Amino acid sequence: MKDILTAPFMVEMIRTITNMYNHGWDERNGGNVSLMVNENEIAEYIDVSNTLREIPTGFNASDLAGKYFLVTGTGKYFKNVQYDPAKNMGLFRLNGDGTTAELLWGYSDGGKFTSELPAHLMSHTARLKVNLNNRVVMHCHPANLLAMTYVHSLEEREFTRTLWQMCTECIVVFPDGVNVLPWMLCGTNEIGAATAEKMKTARLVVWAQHGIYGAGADLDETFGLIETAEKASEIYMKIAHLPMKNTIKDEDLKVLAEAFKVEYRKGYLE
Ligand code: 2HA
Ligand code: ZN
Repeated sequence: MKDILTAPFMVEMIRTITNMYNHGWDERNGGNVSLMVNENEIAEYIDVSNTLREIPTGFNASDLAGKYFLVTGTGKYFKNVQYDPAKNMGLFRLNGDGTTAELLWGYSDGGKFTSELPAHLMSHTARLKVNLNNRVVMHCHPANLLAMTYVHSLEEREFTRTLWQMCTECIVVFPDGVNVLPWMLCGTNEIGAATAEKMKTARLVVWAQHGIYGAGADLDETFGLIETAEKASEIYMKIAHLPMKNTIKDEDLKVLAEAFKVEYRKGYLE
């Protein structure tokens, strides 16, 4: 067997998580990432018939039965992932009814997956119904997005429109907009179900006064989504208290959408 730390998906996961930490999005044990991997991506690196431990998921994820996921560990710091990947992440397969994670690698100190597993797996299910190629769900705490949820309306159309107006690239990068959940208790099946419901119509879901969820086909796309939304929020937080002299008008946003051939969220422009 080859060394799993040399597997391309593992290298990319470690680089991405390190980059998230370096962006200041993941203080302490903040944030979590799940990456769906195909059996053929891991076959050279681990014996998939050798289950190390069985860990109950606490809910029914039967839509994802038999699928493999690389997921950050509960209580673990993104800061440390690069130095000890096997302690801070785990790779498991979901059993037949999705109620058990069959651990194949990682969580080496006896740990387990993130407390936000419900939000991750339920979001994977929701996004796979929209895009068969979805592989990633990512959660973190970017400061400007968080700050914006204290001072801006949480109404989704208004929140999305403000972000679109802050940088020219926004409507091109997330034409589906940003959905928003009010403050809720995290780590529960309830916030998981609510997040997944919001994921049906957008790849970005803000958790007010907490952080953001992103979903995408790969780690780069998902990181880029959050990076772009966070940049837009940063511009907003720099200018919100100043007299506004100019903006990107709806007619400009329409020209952009047409030029880049993206279908923006219906009804979000005048
Ligand atoms: O586990 O970010 O939402 C750390 C978190 C919880
Ligand atoms: Zn969080």
